[in-house]
Amino acid sequence: MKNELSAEQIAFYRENGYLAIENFLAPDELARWSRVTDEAVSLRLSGGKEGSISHTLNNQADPDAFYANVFTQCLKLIEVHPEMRELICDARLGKLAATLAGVDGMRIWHDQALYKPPFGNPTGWHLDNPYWSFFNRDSLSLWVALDDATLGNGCMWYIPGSHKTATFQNSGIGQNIGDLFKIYPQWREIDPVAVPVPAGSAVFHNGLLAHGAGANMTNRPRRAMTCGYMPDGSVFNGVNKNILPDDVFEALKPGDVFNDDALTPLIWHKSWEQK
Ligand SMILES: O=C(O)CCC(=O)C(=O)O
Ligand SMILES: [Fe+2]
Repeated sequence: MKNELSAEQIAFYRENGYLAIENFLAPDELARWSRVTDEAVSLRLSGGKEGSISHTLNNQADPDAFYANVFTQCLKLIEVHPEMRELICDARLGKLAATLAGVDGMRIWHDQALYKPPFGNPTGWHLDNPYWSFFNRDSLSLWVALDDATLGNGCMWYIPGSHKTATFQNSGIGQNIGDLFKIYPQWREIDPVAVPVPAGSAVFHNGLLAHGAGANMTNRPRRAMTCGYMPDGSVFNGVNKNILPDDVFEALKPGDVFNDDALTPLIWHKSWEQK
């Protein structure tokens, strides 16, 4: 894993709101991420004890729905596969995310596999952080390509710099991929950037950066494993349930700090390096 960041990479991330790291994983690491993600997705979709199927943790309840064909979305795979927990809770990933964001510690909000199927629908333009149960301008996502991500199969696209002017208003990932630009018409003037990357590459993006992905015009899946990160110290926004269990959501009050390591694992903190 390429876990060193140059000053130029950090500056690029802060200015543009994203950073691609090509060939982030070594070939043997990519093979493991790919195998473990396939296994965990199968468990999540199959339900039963290990899969603990729930409509909030995968989006395949109605396989003919538009959204089900944007991608097969399987959340919280660290709960169904011990090896996935090892991969996602890697302190090196937490340090990378914290360093890009410029914060002291990083927690997992949720991981998710996003497999765009053959001939899959495009991923409409959206922001990530407004979906989550905390609002934080330093939140971010990691997107790891398990297959080559190309212009033809739905690589990521970004509106560079949009994280600077985003509020927490969002549009859903719906059939009209440009709905977000009704909320932020000023972003229509910024040229979108496509980020095709070979399998094993990683892209980080700010939780308020406008992003989307094209349709998959090919007959093979475009698989990605991703993770949303929450800066340590973030608080409940009182707005979104998102992945919170019912009892947790009902007990929380706006302003409560998310500091439960079982729900939101702390995977890196600056203080750990000074021990
Ligand atoms: O994989 C995709 O098509 C979209 C990914 C995305 O929106 C994300 O990782 O936040
Ligand atoms: Fe997203």
